[in-house]
Amino acid sequence: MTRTILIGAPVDSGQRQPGCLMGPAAYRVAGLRPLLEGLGLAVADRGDLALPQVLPRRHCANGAVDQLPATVAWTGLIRDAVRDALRQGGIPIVLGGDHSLALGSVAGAAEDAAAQGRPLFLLWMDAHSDFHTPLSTTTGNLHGTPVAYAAGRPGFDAFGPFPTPIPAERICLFGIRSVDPAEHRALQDCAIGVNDMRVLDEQGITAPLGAFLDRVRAAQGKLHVSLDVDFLDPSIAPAVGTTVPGGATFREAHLACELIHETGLMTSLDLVELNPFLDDRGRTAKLMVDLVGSLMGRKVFDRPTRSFT
Ligand code: 4U7
Ligand code: MN
Ligand code: MN
Ligand code: MN
Repeated sequence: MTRTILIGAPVDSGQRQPGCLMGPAAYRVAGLRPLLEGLGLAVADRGDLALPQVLPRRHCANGAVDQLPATVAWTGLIRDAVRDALRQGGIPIVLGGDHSLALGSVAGAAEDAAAQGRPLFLLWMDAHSDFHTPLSTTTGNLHGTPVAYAAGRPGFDAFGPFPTPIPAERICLFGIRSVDPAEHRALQDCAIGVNDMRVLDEQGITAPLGAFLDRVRAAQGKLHVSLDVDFLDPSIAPAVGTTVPGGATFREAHLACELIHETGLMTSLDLVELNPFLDDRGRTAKLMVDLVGSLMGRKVFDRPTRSFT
């Protein structure tokens, strides 16, 4: 029986708009647990992680960087919680919290994959590329940095080295439409797959996503999926601090989640950037829970597991 392990991560230190710390509660209120149980999955809810009262001092050469000590502390807590959940044979679902939590969750998935001798792949569903380093960020908001950390870019000294950096060819950005100049230059110099909205407009969801998932399967890889609320169009998902127009529609998002489920490849998941304070009668929280339903196997009509090639 597939076991999901819910890890509440009320992280609010990666950006400056308060509210993401209410995310884990909103997912629970929106019915995440009964949804998963209704799909026949076992669910263990580990409750919410919490920061210690006293945080170690941390320094960064870029004075713009905001709340570094808190984000470093969260990173360690979340890394260990995700690694332990995977070690126990569950699928961790990290309930965010802003996207800086992925500094920890992807590190935990990487530690587990290395221990099992399997390659880790990263699917980043987001409006943004989150490829800044603490040295290149101009806003100082560390939620814009986790892909760079996972890829092993320099500048993350305060966090300690990323366990086993993920080779660029195993990282897929999906749905992006906001890339800062420094991120753009760095992405052009590496082999990270950039499926921006232009690609999805022209090719749809199935071909580009399927090509990536086929590579995960061929390598017998593990797959971490990081789902940022702003992947979705703000007209259907208003509860996020960094809205960008032109995002995925309701059906595009569900189709992506259904395809991921049908491959059976996803081994860990983040739900990030939900800010319930900005929501409209819980609709964004409910939509995110609904998408988890598609990721975990809810479907209108049963089809066999598929391959894209
Ligand atoms: B999110 C931004 F400048 N690039 O660095 C930055 F546009 O986790 C946004 O994807 C980062 O929501 C967004 O602050 C981070 C900005
Ligand atoms: Mn993000
Ligand atoms: Mn984003
Ligand atoms: Mn954001």
